[in-house]
Amino acid sequence: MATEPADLTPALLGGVPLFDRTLYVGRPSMAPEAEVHARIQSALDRRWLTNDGPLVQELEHRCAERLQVPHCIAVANATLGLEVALRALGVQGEVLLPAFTFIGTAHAAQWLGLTPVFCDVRDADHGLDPAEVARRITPATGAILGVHLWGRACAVEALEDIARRHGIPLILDAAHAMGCGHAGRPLGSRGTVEVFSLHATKGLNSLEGGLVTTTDEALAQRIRLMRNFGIPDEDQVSCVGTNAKMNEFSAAVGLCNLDHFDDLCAHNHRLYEAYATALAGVPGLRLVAPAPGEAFSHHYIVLEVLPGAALDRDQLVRLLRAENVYARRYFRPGCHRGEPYRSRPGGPPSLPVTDRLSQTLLQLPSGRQLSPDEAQRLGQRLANWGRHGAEVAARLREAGAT
Ligand code: T4K
Repeated sequence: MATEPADLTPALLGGVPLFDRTLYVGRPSMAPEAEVHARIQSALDRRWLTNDGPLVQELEHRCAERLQVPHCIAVANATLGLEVALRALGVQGEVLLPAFTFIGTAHAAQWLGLTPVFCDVRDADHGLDPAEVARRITPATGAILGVHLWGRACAVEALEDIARRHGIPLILDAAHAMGCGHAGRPLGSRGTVEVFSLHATKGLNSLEGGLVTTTDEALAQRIRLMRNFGIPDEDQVSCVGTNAKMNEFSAAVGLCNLDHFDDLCAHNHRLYEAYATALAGVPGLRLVAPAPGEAFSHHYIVLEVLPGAALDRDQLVRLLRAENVYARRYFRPGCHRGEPYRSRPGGPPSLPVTDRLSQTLLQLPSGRQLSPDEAQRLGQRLANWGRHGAEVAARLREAGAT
């Protein structure tokens, strides 16, 4: 493959931007509008807009089938899904979870009055390190909360084993994991309960939304009840609950996008291959690969800027933004460095892998907004900066643009 010449002037230094429109990480990929309109119209025609409507039920059935799990409960978003799951399990005290995740994971526990205890993650999968969990577990630990970051399975077997030995639940934040698998099965039936996000920025989106999945029937019933104020029927209230219901418009969008989801994953796979080809062997840059043999959606395309690279992660993000590529720096800072956690007595714990990853990872655009050819051009531009990093860094310094 031809590489770009070294003297291509970055848009940050006055060159022509690589794209004439902005590419975003998190740009929703949508089913054809006519399909979305038709399903939304069907809900309008029925005048059944929320409260366990037929589209929500259809979404639950289809996702349960897809995820090969007996119970799938649609919720308004994954944050509420995590909160309802923690509450339905009666979790109290401390929750062990990774610091390298979206802040919503930690806030779900904190919001319930639980105490998030941050652990470091593993280099191998960016997921909760079981050795850290074993070190930090105490009689005050009420639950373990793992995260399948980027959709790569965290160390589920080891975490399930620790949870079982201590008699506590394992909740798995599967917000990124639709379309991803582990050990020959889709994620969704591991641990005590798993929680997916269907937010607009996710691979499968229902505008806002989430799915709680479990093999435990009694737990599924409690979650359904708590999703609807603890009301089983019009004559009773059985327990405290909240409003975590998904509405019919969200379910309509989710169902339409589900019809096209496998095609979207295939498209994202082609984007990943195009980026990977362009970036192969480039010094200082490494595309994060899926675990060999595991199903993967490639919704998150993650680039690691290795120590010693001439251009650091933040410089690359600035260069990319001038090219109209709105790369993101998920997850920066680590949760332990966000409020209210960093102001806790003793300050943030030392979590070296989390701190390094939060300073060295960036995410590249995926989804229908760009073609594999465009991903290849973007990969080549990054490769050019990787190969000629020292020159570009010197030019940025001269221009006062560091
Ligand atoms: N656990 C994990 C591991 C998570 O990553 C998340 C959510 C959760 C739990 C909680 O799930 P939910 O309760 O949300 O279901 C975004 C999302 O809001 C959040 O859902 C997601 N993770 C997180 C990774 O990304 P921000 O603060 O980055 O959002 P924002 O507004 O900056 O949007 C991101 C990018 O997406 C923008 O650059 C533009 C683009 N975008 C966004 C929206 C909403 C669009 O192009 N169109 C849109 O409609 O959090």
